[in-house]
Amino acid sequence: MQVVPLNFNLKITHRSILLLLYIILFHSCKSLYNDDYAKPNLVDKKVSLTTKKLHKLLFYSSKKGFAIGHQDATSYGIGWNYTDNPNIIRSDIKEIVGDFPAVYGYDLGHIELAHKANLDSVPFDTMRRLIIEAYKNGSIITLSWHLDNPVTNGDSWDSTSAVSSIITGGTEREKYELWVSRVAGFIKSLKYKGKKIPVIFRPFHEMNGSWFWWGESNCTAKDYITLWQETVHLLKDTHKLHNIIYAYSPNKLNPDDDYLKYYPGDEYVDILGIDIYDFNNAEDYTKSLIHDLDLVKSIAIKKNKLYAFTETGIEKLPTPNWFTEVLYPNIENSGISWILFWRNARIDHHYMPYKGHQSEEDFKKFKTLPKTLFLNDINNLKN
Ligand code: BMA
Repeated sequence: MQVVPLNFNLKITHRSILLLLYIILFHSCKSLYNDDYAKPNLVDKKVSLTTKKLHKLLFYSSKKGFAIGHQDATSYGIGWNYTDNPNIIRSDIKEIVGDFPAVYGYDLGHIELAHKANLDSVPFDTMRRLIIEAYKNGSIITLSWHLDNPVTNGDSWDSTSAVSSIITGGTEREKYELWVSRVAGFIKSLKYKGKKIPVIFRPFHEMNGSWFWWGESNCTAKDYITLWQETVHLLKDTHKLHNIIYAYSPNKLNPDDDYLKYYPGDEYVDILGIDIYDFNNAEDYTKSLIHDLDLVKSIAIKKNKLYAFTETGIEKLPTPNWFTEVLYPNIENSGISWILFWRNARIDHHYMPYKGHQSEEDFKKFKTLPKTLFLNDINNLKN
């Protein structure tokens, strides 16, 4: 019998473990990509595996249809608020069609001030709990940020010029870095089974409109781009967050608008988006849907990026059959990964039907159409 020295044995075991680990790692990396889904060039080169999987899911949702999203889906609805009964997860969508949305939008406005609740009174502790629950069930999370004006301490709609004051060298730079660190702290705290939850971050949206302080005529495109790029660097490099996919979302394009005027560059954007609302003018809305979504699609295809309908809706849903007759035919073949309907805040400010609403039946019909993907549908895509 050959006597093998103990440390030789140990070496073998060590090597075999390493080999095994390598094989596992190699296989798990390899299996993420295939002939349809090539490795994307994401903003964050150190992006986590769960975030890569989120991107892949968004790719497949765009092939199959589009994921249905709702802002503050589980935070509140018409006649209820999660905080009144935290044992039940409700959603106006679920109560109508029997399934949850596939995408949940949440807004971080006022996290920068270290407030306990966001600008729409959703406590951040509640938001965290709801995000974790949504992710656990398979949903996709997208975060917007209606942050206050750092110069005046007014709100997002205080259009006093501020962008040049918060980029490097600006008088409020230190304050802005503190604000971003609070955003980072919240995103860092979103964990499930010990891993950070992947999120789509969509800051400084609708910049081609002039209603926000980061919008058209309140800052130059050059400063906007610097702000975006520096914000990405702060989150990714300073705060070492690797669970973020970045989405750029101008508002509906006016005839002279250039979609790429504020575009921070391919190395700073993962998803191209657009926000278009129907202000009780189906003809105008339809025109924008056709033109803008088509334009975003062609730019995204050239850039090899995914694209999405990042905000939409018609307040109070006064138009009969809006979902099936105005919206669906115009987005059916658009190739968007998801569509996000705005929040159900009040009877006079809501974008989704609720039990007893006149659009309930129309929304049920919308759910049965081939391209609409709710939570169960996107969970099936993962198999
Ligand atoms: C707007 C409105 C506001 C809200 C803001 C941020 O469109 O819904 O009431 O505060 O979004 O969610």
